[in-house]
Formats: sequence, structure tokens, C-alpha cells
Amino acid sequence: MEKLDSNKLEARFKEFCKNLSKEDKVAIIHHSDADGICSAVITGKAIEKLTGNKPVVVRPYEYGNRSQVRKATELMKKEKVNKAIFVDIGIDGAPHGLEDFCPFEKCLVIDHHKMYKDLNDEKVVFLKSQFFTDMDSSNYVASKFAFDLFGKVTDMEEFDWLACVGILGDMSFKAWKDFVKKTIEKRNVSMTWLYRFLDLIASVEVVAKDRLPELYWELYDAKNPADVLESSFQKYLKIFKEEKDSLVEEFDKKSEKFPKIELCIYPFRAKHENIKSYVINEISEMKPNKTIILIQYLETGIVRFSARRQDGKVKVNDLLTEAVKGIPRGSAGGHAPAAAGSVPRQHLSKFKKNVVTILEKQYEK
Ligand SMILES: [Mn+2]
Repeated sequence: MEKLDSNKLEARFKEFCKNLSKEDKVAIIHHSDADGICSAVITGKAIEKLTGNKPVVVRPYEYGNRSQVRKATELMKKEKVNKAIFVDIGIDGAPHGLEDFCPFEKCLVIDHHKMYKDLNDEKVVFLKSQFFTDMDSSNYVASKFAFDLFGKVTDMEEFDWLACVGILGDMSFKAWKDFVKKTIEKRNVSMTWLYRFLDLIASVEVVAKDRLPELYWELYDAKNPADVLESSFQKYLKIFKEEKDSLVEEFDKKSEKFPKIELCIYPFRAKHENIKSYVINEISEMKPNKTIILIQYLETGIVRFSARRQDGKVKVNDLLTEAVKGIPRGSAGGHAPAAAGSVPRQHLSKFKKNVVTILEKQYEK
């Protein structure tokens, strides 16, 4: 296919929307974090406006999670889905490809992760936010990107708050200050109000991830956004916050520090596996000028790690990808300010050594 610019991609997007009809059975597959869920609600609402019907399948997907693929595919077949939409998933760089999900007629991808491969073809409309913005694409989060895209074909204004929650979830407030401020003024709410949604989504993702699909429909069907805050999901908040706070608190005591290369490595065990990214987000907000790496030991003999760097001095996606090179079954990926990956336990020390060596070289310059 010819090389596509934002005008041609926008035209392809509009054509995808124009061809939507009430006969279509639409599935939405989304990343399981706040930006993923919010972009999926925005997308579902747009689909309902355009076709008169809600999406028939909405499922979360995390990189490499085969059972989620199986579950999604099973439901998509059962519901006879013919159009699939992937939001906030770097499917071009993921261990599973589009073809692993379902035989669909048409597919739309709305994403802002680093691009590994242009998947545009006859069947696939593949939209990366980097085609549409000059800002760092990690900041043009999927929720805001979907909000803007569907805003070109239908009225999306009432979902501005969901775009804001996605923005906060992916830590991109600085890039969208004006939009977020305008939204809270218009709605006569506060930043705290927005953060309450973020905490609620995070606590379900961490403490009760099997209930994410239910939370999706709670957000989708809410007459009033505030109703969601009073829902039964709020019981997970306390559990989530207690565990997160205690892990954040132990950071200083338990982390290994490398002052010359502005690096801190924090190994930990947690009751809830998915808490890792919330712990590291909080730590890196406090220490924007440090490269923070969290190492999480899992029962399976695998260690997962996350890295953050807020001031842009180190690109942690490149750092991690470089550091897992040559390590059997090592993998890593993500954004410049936020990335993650895993290695088998027996290779952890090699991985750490690689990180230190790479940074030392970089700091010498
Ligand atoms: Mn995202």
C-alpha cells in the first residue's frame, strides 16, 4: 500500500465510519488500564451513535495474555462479529496479531504506542496517533485520540470527562492541561473528581480484574458519571490503596541506588500482580529526574519489570529493549517515559548488569 499521511488516514477512518450500519456486529478489544477502558467506552458510544447498536463484545487484552485472546475470540465467533476495533493496544508489536483474534471483515486500530509495523491494508484501518500529532505520541493517549477522531464524524462532547480520565491514567496531564481544565470548569468538577474515576478503574484492574468487563458496562450505561463512583466497585478502593501506599512507602528503604547514573532499582513482591504500574507511577511522579525500575518477582519463576523516566533524559523503552537483548525469553517494550518487560528469574542479574552498563555509557557522553 502507498505511504499514508494523516489526511489519507482520516479519509480511511471516515469511510470506515460511513460504512458502519445497524447490521454490523462490532467487537472492541482494549488494553486493560484506564486509558484502554476509557478509549473503549468512547469508541463504544461512538459506535452506538453511528449504528444504533451497542458493541456486542468488549474484552480486555494485555500483551501476551493468551487466555484473554481465547476468551475474546470465542465470544466474537459466538456473536458473529464482523468488525473489530482495537484501542490502546500496540498490536503491531504484540506477541498476538490481529489475525489471532477472529476472522473479521473489517478492522480499525486506534493506538498511540510506538509503531513497529504499518498494518494498513484493504481490511485494516490502522491509526497511530503519531500520524496526527507533533507531540510525543505517548502523550496523545488513546482516549483523547479516539475522542478527537470520532468527534470528526459525530458529537462526542459529552464524553470529554472519559478522555480526561484516560489522559490522567497515562500520565499525560501536562500535555493536555488546557483541555482538562476546560472540561472540569465546564462540568463544575475538580481534578480530585477525575482522579476518583482513575483510582476506581485502577483498583478493579488490580484487585478484581475479572470484573473489568462489568466495570466497562457500568461506565457505559451510567446516566451520570458520578453514579459509577457510588457503585459496588468502590469496595476495591481500600484494598488497592493500602497495598499501593505501603509499597510506595518502602521504596526508599528497599531500593538499590546508583546516584551517578540517576538510577533506582526497587525489587518487591505484591499480593496483586497488576499493582506494579500504579506503584511506579507514584514513585516516578515524586522523582521525575531519576530512572526508576521496579522488579516484581512472580511465583512462575518470571520477573516482570517496569521503568519510568519523566524528564526525558533516558528513553526507558530503548533502555529495556537493549537490556534484554541476548537474554533467552526476555521481552520489553513501551513508551519513552514508561516501559515494561520480563525475564526468567535466573537472568535477572544479567539484566540488571546490562541496564547499568547501558546507562553508564550514556552518562559518559
Ligand atoms: Mn494508553
